[in-house]
Amino acid sequence: LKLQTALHQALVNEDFYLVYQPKIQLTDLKPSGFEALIRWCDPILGQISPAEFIPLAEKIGLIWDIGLWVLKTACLQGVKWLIQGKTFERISVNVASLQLQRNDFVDKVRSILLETGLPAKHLELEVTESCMMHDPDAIIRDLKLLGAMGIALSIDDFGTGYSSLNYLKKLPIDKLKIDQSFVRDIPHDTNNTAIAKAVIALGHALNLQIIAEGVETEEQADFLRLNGCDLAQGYLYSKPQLPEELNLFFSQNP
Ligand code: G
Ligand code: G
Ligand code: MN
Ligand code: NA
Repeated sequence: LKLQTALHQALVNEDFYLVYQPKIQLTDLKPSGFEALIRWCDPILGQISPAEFIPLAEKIGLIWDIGLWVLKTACLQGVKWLIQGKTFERISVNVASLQLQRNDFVDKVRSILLETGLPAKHLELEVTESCMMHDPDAIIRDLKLLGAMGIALSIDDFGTGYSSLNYLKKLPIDKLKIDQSFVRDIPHDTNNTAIAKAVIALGHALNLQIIAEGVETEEQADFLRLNGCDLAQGYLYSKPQLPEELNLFFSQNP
């Protein structure tokens, strides 16, 4: 209950901030974009992990407002970078399934793009497979609308949730993110190695780009590159960092 009260306060007091983790093209090691990740530093409780407070926010209905704050803040950061001459392909923002279930989500995204001035071609949304658990037809319709605006869509944590290959075929998405649980210990863990290869093959057969997350070693990166994985994200390249710490990771630095 204490955490719940603090979470409400955090939104009012703006105790949230975003960190950004670079995504790297495996073929040439050029930077591609950033994933925005929320952080919360409570004045009394200290740093609290999103793994803890995002599920709570979903439970108590705060995820909608927090999600809009994240989207708006990431878009404003993107515009700031562009104005500074720091170019990047896209900023990706995580979207909780509960956000997508609201029928005003697409309108909200559109108005945040307008309000902040970020061109849609610089935005990507990361959704999870679980978004398909309620009213998949409505979700597919909304994802198509977002895609038509020029926003890229990726499936986050691919393979850990409610996957149905039937939905994968229908979803208007651009990328699959191989969950970090499958990247761990490749190429030594034979099961994960097989899964990673299979996801890359499946994704490419469906014309999707593949990004691996949680890449921590050169060995993992080499394996992924050799097997055709397009992009990688992980501590090998960079931790999620504050905007001003990311100068190495723009396609073009001023
Ligand atoms: O950044 P970190 O590894 O601590 O994130 C832990 C979890 O919180 C991950 O599952 C991540 O997807 C989730 N998360 C981080 N930022 C956001 C956000 O802005 N929105 C949502 N919905 N989830 C987030
Ligand atoms: O669920 P999602 O994929 O959005 O969450 C990404 C989470 O993974 C973030 O909390 C981020 O801090 C964390 N992360 C990013 N890179 C690495 C990595 O190389 N190793 C580990 N263990 N975690 C990572
Ligand atoms: Mn993500
Ligand atoms: Na993940």
